[in-house]
Amino acid sequence: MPETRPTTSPHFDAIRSLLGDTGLLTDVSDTASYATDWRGLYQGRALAVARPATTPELAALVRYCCENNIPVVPQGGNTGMCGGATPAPDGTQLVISTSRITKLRALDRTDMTMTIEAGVPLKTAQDMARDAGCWLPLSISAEGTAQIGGVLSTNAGGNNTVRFGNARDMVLGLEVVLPDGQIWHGLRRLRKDNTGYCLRHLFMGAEGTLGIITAAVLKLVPIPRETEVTLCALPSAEAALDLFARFQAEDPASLVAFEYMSGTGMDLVLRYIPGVNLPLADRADHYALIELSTPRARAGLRAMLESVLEAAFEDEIVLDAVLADSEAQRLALWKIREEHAEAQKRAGANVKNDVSVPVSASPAFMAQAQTAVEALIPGIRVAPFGHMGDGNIHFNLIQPEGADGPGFLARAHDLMEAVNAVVRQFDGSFSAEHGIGQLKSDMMADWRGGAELDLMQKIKHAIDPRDLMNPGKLLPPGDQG
Ligand code: FAD
Ligand code: 2HG
Ligand code: ZN
Repeated sequence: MPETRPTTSPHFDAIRSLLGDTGLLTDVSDTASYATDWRGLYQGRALAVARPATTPELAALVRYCCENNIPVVPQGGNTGMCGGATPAPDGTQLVISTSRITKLRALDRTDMTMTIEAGVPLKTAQDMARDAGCWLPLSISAEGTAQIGGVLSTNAGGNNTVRFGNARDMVLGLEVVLPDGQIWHGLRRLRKDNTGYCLRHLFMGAEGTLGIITAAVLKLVPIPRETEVTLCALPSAEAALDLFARFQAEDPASLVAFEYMSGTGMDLVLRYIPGVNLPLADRADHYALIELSTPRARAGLRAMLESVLEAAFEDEIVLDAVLADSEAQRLALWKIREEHAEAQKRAGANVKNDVSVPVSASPAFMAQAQTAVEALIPGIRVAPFGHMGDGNIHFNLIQPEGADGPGFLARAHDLMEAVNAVVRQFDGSFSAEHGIGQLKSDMMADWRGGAELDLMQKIKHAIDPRDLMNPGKLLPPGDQG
């Protein structure tokens, strides 16, 4: 149950004098949504929620917090999957929301960059780029809500990684408020800049433990002139990998997204998301959603797509396929994929495994992991899906139909261990794109121990010696700062 007692603190007047009355939320009815996560896994309690409107305001606030020993939790759209933006339950941590820091500071079509503030939702940033005749190709299903600062702090991946890389690959410069309130003015829009340690990359993937990103320079690319999307029904996960390799061999520059969906995952979308229908004749056990695009005019993408699919039909690696003939159809096909997270949430208690393996190992990984979890819980619903083109599978597990949800979640640790044991066999990672947060911090010592964790702890201590910046996240418990 969320705590309903109003919070009081001698610091509130001082914070209001820095941010104005609208810059601070103290009533629990106003702060409650900032104190829990999208998955409903964590219930915290915020001291209050501060909402600065500019970088100088945010810097003054962080300086005040540092001087007064107030731990802070940066928060963007609060769509994170690992509890990284949720404050601790003890009511001592101040949530700092970036949602009022929302300016587009510059967009340059020759440099192909946009300089944008942290609180802009990713979808809004994409629209701003498009309005200027450019494309920001970073895309995740939560893009309507997730904000630039959160997306960069988690180094989000998403649907277009296979072509454009992860969030960090699209960043040329950053502006960051450091734990003592200093501002690092690193908003350079240079394509070459070899001047020592590459500081911006420290803050991406740091999940708010080293500072608060307030603005970024993002790389843009030309708007595609041709786009093709197809949804294919497949006989096996191996067939999906084969199909991926065929598109890569044909024209890697045009392969923008290659997403895998299991039959079980698809069934849940069709069952729980109103208005979604399967646009293929028959149900299958495996599907792929593929997007091709190119900035070249008259590139003949449709002909290429049809010829790859035709050969794949003949070789029996594709059972059926539908091609989008309009933007509306393209969006409808993507909706099927993007609603997977929501459908699985509605299906009952679920355990997520956001893992990666080498692309070539993804079918074998899925088969072995399925055997491992079914041995633990007969009847468990195994619904893997995700970014197969970059080896990131969301190996998600849903409680058996009609089973007891809390009882299923009590086995979460065992299930994650079983999946991770298989991930390890393939030299994979226990966190591909969602990060660590508080969900996986206790796994860090095991997976990133020795020199790697030692370096991370030294970096944390050097930048945030008093452990005031998102304490309790990312690093193993007891090892902060
Ligand atoms: P929040 O949840 O607010 O915060 C996430 C972390 O970043 C926290 O540790 C927080 O403290 C820190 N943080 C936030 N803002 C800042 C800042 N300005 N400076 C420093 N630290 C900050 N993720 C993917 O990678 N790929 C996907 O395809 C994807 N799809 C999703 C689909 C759905 C339906 C949902 C709910 C989530 C999905 N996610 C995905 C996870 C999530 O959207 C991403 O992690 C996203 O990057 C988080 O952005 P946010 O603004 O919501 O951050
Ligand atoms: C996606 O790819 C997100 O849709 C969410 O990363 C994954 O729900 C999940 O586990
Ligand atoms: Zn994903």
